[in-house]
Amino acid sequence: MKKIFITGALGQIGAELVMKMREIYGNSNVIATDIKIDKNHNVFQSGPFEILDVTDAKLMNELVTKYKPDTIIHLAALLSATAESKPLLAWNINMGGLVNALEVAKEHNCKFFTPSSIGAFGPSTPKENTPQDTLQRPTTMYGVNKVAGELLCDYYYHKYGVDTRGVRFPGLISYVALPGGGTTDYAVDIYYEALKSGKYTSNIAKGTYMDMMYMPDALNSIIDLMEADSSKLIHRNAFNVTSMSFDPEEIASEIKKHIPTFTIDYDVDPVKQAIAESWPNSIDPSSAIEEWGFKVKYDLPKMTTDMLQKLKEKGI
Ligand code: AKB
Repeated sequence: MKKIFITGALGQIGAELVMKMREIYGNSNVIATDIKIDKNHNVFQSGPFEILDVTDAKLMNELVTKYKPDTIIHLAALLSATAESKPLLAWNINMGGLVNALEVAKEHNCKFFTPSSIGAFGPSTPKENTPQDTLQRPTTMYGVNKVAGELLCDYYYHKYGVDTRGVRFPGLISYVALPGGGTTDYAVDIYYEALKSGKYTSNIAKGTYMDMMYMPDALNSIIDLMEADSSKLIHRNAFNVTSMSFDPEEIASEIKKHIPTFTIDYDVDPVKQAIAESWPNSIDPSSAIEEWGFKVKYDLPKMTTDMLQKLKEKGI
């Protein structure tokens, strides 16, 4: 990768991926785009930034013609809980944006990455150690978008030779940018509340296990997959990746090791809970390990130590 065009650059993944890629590939070689502008944001200040609504195919094509990237990282999307409350909007943004980005990648001969999710699985998927290749019959609009997106990326690879790659991300935890509208968001909010008020009310019930990953590992996984030798990839869209699986009680007891007075209680959100219950408890990343050397540095204890320290440094 030498010149990279990123959509959704001010989102949870984008805000950190842009900065990391600018460090590696050079500030002017990473073009950040988002539907909104934030002139105080380091993503805006450190390199090229353009406003782009990903449903605007014409503008996307004009910007890619202008900057001539060799890689497109398409991140702009609505997350699971928002998608469930606005399913038609989610279809239009998640699928409309993706097909526009794939068309531009095809026309301009770009490598392509877009994230899938554990949301691409459903209640009939094996729940424990979910295999790479398995039943995918999700019951959420987000899941429908993710499965259709995986298939669409494979289609562009087989039909047009576009070098499409992707991972099925679990819940991503970061101290930099907040997620918004996801089912796994509680696992980020809990750290902020632990420091602010010493207690947390979880909208996900105890005993509900979901896969999670710390953002530094997620960013490395995108870069490693995109740098991987194409001939080694048997799968493409998309690889299971994960670092840990926990329920609200387990993350709370890890936080208690640092803040002994911390307490958790529950006020379960029925929509988020139903989504969480339809997803796997833990997924098997062995294809990613075998085909491109996927690895992680952070487990729950290491992530918790780092999150609490970094949030304190931010003044939370
Ligand atoms: C969400 O909760 O919607 C996302 C995801 C797991 O894809 N974090």
